[in-house]
Amino acid sequence: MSVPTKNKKLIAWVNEIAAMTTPEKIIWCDGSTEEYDRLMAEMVESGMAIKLNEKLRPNSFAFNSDPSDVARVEGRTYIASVKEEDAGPTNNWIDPVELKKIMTEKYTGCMKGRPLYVIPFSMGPIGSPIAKIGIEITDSPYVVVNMHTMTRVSTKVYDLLGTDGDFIPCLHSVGSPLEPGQKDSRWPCAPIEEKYIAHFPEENLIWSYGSGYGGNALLGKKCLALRIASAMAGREGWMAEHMLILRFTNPEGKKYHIAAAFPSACGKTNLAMLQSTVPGWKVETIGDDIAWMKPGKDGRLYAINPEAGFFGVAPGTSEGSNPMALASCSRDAIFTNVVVTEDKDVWWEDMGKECAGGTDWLNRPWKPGMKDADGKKILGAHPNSRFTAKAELCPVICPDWEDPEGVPIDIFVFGGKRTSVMPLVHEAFDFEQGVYMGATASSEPTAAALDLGNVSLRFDPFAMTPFIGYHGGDYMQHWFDMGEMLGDKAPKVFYVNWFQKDGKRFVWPGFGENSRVLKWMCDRVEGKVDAIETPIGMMPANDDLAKGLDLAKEDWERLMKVDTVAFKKTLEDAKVYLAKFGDKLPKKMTEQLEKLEKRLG
Ligand code: SAT
Ligand code: MN
Repeated sequence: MSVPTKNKKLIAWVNEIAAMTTPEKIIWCDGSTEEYDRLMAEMVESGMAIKLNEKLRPNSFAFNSDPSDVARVEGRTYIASVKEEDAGPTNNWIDPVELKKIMTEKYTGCMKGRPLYVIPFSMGPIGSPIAKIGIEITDSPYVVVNMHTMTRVSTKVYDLLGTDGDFIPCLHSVGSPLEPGQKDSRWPCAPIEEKYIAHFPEENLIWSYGSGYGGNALLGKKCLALRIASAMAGREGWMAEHMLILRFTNPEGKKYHIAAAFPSACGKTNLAMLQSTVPGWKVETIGDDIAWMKPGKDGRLYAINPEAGFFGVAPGTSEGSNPMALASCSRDAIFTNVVVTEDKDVWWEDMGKECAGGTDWLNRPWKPGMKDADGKKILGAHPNSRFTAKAELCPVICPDWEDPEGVPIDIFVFGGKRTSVMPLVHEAFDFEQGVYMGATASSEPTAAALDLGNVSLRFDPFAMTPFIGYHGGDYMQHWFDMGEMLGDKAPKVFYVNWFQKDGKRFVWPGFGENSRVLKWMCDRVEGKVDAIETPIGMMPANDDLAKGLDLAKEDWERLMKVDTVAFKKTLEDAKVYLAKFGDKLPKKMTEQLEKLEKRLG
């Protein structure tokens, strides 16, 4: 196969890695449909992939992973900065020299019997001033096809690189060499204690070993677009955030752009594809997971979605909760660890339809309602089973989602899951308080904590805890610095909580009705609606945003209540949490804590 690039760094790197990993051959990928079809056919042939019913789910495939390889492995994920203090308290750190030594041993001969694929990809529209180029080397064809959907894989990337262009090298191996004649397993991977998901932020380098799972193996996503990119953004004055991006358009056609960060299980993908219930207002999706944002010439903050697809959690995705996500995987989709039904379609728990049975994620015959020896229900799909879908197939994808300049962000939203205390919505007095809100975003640990006013919270600053590629204190300082740089053009910041409960009942209807809250935010941007000042921020002055809902007066009051005693407890929890950032905790954060304490009285 001829080498499709003249880039010196790339050729040297591929040669170096091939010499270390000793693959059977090198395949330079081009991102074409032919390539996708060929790899899928090979994986169907080998038994790794299942071709789904062409009539029900055209051009779609299902995979089952090894039972041990179903999620990101935070305990095996490292930020190998030169100095330990640059990794900070939210990351595992190892000395980069030592880690490279350990991993080089693992990588030596690790691709024996397998092809080495070189994947040229762009995070963001190819050629966008905000986009970045990566090259992933992998020995997993599953990774290649998923990268096709999740990123822009193209020979244009080789062209753009020319002879001397720079790229982010992303090395991946499943860590399972094949001896001559040895039969491959369906999902090759290494045992957990041999997995390494390593980041070298000073070199913009990623080394991943031993896992085939999305977040560990599709290196454009969390590894590049969040961990490495956040470190680059911190150095260079832009932002790489774990945020959805949506456009909200009012009846007059005025467009607002909202970027929102939530910890997992708070409905981020659902919000990104929300079906508005506010007459005349429409949501369009730009991204569901990651936002890269840079100040534009006009001084506003412009955002792109660096990805090209959705890698969404399947269970719970239904016509009721997110019809747009379902439509996005109606064809050309990849499913991992779901049920393959008897008619060769897919099914998962809470899909909102019946399943007659099929094969579960462990490849066993399965019927709904089956119980194990202890009488526990056997799930058909793994709780972290995933769909990989093309963003362009989302019926509400924004026509400008690939605009290389990005979209100007008007509003930042943070949130978490609290069954009490945290009101439906409040607005920061200013950007600095907004940074405090992001830094103290938190959820209650479990549903079991229901209605206990004094449970300890699980903090997840900016929903970035496992993704900050440097010291979390420096990262918070960067947020303050960005606010200063943007000045009066900085987005307005809001905090939401859709999850207050009265016993078992959710007080706020949620889902599409959340558009009412988004509209209130847009009206605040325009200065169209009044708000009242409370100790925690600005809040709706009346119940207009709930008009027409079947919501009792007490429910509204509960949603709007600012319980200063409970808030003081939250503040104490926040202080304890923030203390772990030590003397890197920004002064401005301490100021915010003091100001809030004073306002709470
Ligand atoms: O598990 S992934 O990192 O691929 C996706 C996620 O965590 O949301
Ligand atoms: Mn995510």
